[in-house]
Amino acid sequence: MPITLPILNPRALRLSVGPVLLVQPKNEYLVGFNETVMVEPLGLEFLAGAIDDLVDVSIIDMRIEQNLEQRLSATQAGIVGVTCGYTADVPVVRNVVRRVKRYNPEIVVIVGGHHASLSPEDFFISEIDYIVCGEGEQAFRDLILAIAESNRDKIRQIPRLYFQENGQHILTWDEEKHRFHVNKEPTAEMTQRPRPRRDLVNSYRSHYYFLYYKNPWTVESARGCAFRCNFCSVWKFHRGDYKTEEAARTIEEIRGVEGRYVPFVDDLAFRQPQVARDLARGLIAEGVNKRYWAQCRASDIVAHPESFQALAEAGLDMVLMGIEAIDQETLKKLNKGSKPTMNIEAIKILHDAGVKIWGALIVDPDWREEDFDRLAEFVNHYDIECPQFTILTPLPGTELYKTVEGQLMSKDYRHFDFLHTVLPTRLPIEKFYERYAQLYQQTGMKMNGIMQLLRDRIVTIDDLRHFKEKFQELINPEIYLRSLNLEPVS
Ligand code: B12
Ligand code: SF4
Repeated sequence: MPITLPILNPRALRLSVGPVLLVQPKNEYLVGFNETVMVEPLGLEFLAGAIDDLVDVSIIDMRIEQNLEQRLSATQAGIVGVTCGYTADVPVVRNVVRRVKRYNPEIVVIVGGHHASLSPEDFFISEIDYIVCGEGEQAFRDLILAIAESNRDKIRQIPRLYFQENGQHILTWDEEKHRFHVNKEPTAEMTQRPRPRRDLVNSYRSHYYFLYYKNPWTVESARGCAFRCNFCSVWKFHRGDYKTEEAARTIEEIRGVEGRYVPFVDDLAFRQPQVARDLARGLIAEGVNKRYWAQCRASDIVAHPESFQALAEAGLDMVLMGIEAIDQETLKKLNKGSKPTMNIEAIKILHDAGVKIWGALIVDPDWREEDFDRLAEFVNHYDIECPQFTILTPLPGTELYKTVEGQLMSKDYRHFDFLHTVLPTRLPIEKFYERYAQLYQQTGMKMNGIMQLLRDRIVTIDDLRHFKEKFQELINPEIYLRSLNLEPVS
């Protein structure tokens, strides 16, 4: 459903609730994968777009600007919304909300985002007034309106919202059973959703990077996923739904962004072949000269190679493909719904079209040394330009978590960054991390096509140097081992 605009006097609201400050927290991750990518907080920009007719709204990206108190003072915020997308961010989000309440206990604090939705109980602390679960635009808008009216009944009508009463966090209400929709056509809800307020991060723009690409501008054309991988939190967050917007809106959005490198944040991009083809045709017809990164399924690539060839002609530069495992048995165990032969075929289709591959591959803590060897051989054999090795991590709220919870070695969320094992390893831990770090040394990042990008001035020599420096951290086993004994945090 498109966002509904209630008939109220916005000026009166501006006066009654005070400005809203949205916060992207900064996590000093234990290992530097985050150092290789840092993009705009698009979710917060969407939230801002959903409320900007009601209140003054601004964003602080604490990865770049740390003085929260100064911003609270400058904005005179009456409401602060904090995002928690990553499980590893839980301790920093708690720290941020405590700082807000210390600064002024009257400020209303709201938390939302991916992790907050899957594991809201991690935020049942007195400094958090509300927790919004799931997509935020409608709920956030309704909540601000209800707060402005001090209307407790209206708050209780908002679904999937936790509010505090007598020191307890209480759920408003939720559907008994969600009937999921995997849409085959674009939906009005997506096409008509509010525009993200990209201007609110203008002052941070020059700090964002994506691998060796500087100044990336992200876009979103789809939400959710049609698949049910057991380690994944995406379908849990979206309750099995999948929806896309019309290609025309995506083209308009892309035309409106300044950067030349445009990563799509969709978990499952270009799944609807007609939309994918319309997008490619539209971008070419309108002469939009940009490069794109997107996350796509091997099954979609194999089913509709012509869409991906068209997208490549329109500028598709790199595809993150969840290969996950190289053998059928593991793919089945993960409920991935793909086959090794399908992955190989998809790799070939993309390479033939000139598209680079960011191959997402899972390292199982139960591995023997030969499993590491096999994976490195696979990556080199199929010339995967940008391999990403993540350690199998049971995220709270996923199917996998339920099955292995009893085996967890660490429940310290700082270790849930996909670069540390929270499950016991078959190899001695030192050996495990040695082999893990070696994977990056054995495969590395391949710079195929880089000369063209340099010629097109999409990347510079300095960008490449910066990326190489950051990448060095990933290949040092000492860094992983050092983070095993952490000082406790609350
Ligand atoms: C794009 C993306 C990336 C990009 C850029 C991320 C970045 N931080 O710069 C790349 C590819 C680099 C990336 C990398 C990683 N990612 Co990532 N990524 C995403 C992805 C696909 C989209 C994020 C996004 O922009 N969504 C679109 C916006 C509109 O949605 P949103 O931010 O969720 O906001 C909405 C709601 O959540 C809500 N909301 C959000 N905040 C708030 C706040 C308030 C107050 C309210 C009311 C509502 C609210 O309202 C918004 C509008 O509806 C998500 C999956 C997903 N669908 O969210 C995974 C996801 C966040 N990533 C994930 C992971 C694990 C990683 C990696 C750690 C993987 C790895 N080791 O390689 C790295 C870490 C990088 C890092 N340190 O930042 C996981 C996080 C799981 C978890 N619980 O920790 C996710 C959920 C995907 C998954 N299941 O695997 N990622
Ligand atoms: S891993 Fe990818 S395909 Fe599987 S459920 Fe998650 S988003 Fe969907």
